[in-house]
Amino acid sequence: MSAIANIVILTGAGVSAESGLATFRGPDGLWEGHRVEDVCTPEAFARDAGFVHRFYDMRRAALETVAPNAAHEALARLDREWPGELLIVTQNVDDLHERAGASRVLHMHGELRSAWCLDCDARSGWTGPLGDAPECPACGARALRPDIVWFGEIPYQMERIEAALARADLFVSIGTSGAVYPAAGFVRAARAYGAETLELNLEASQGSFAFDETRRGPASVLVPEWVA
Ligand code: BJW
Repeated sequence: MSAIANIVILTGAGVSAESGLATFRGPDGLWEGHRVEDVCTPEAFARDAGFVHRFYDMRRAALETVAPNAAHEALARLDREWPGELLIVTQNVDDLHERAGASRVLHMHGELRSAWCLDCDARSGWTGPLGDAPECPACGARALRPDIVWFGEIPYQMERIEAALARADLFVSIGTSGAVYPAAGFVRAARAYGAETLELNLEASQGSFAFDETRRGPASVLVPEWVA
């Protein structure tokens, strides 16, 4: 990677799969028979906030039981040692990149451990269950929602991501199906800006054809090999 100074890494659920967190579109990518597209929307929350809170309470509880895997650890090592610009743009709402020690991480779809008050707009760190009608620690209103970007909402920090893609010499996509936009479009943007593009994924994804190079296998093997 001698000619490469600036790297953007996009991660998806596949990077956390070997830690024990279910992916969205795999065989166990369902929750009590509901598709993610039916739970992760503002409409679903407006219809039945308790139902959506229970889904995220379960996800938050699962987070307590898992640990970063070799893929998170290799990326954290790269983050610590890479002298150029590097940004890990994760679609994941878990905190496994951070727990592995990475600091240049951007959560474009929000974070499980954060709650957002629709009344006072405050964000609060959240570890336990939110319950059916949680109270905002800042203002007391029962108006908290998970701090998660749902379908139809604009992902966080898009301008910063665009700027990083424009400067990238290398764009690497790891463990994501390429089914959800705008993240699925980053590979084309990076190529248009002149970056080399590499996909590391268990199997062919919807977006594989758009990459210069693709490697197939588990992230816990491919990522340490790539970083080495
Ligand atoms: C392994 C592995 C191992 C397994 N090792 N690999 C029609 C066309 C185009 C777009 C749209 C459309 N209709 C609607 C839209 C827009 C919509 C969209 O894309 N919908 C699609 C379903 C078509 N997008 C949105 O609404 C987004 N907002 C938006 O577009 O706003 C407009 C706008 C944008 C920008 C600027 C201005 C305006 C918001 C999307 C929000 C997504 N939210 C979710 C849920 C919340 C998070 C949560 O609860 O956790 O985010 S959906 C869900 O999918 C989650 C994920 O982050 C996201 C991506 O999933 P991911 O990570 O790719 O997981 P999987 O399961 O799909 O794939 C796992 C992959 O890993 C697989 O490939 C496996 O092979 C692999 N794998 N084990 C390596 N060990």
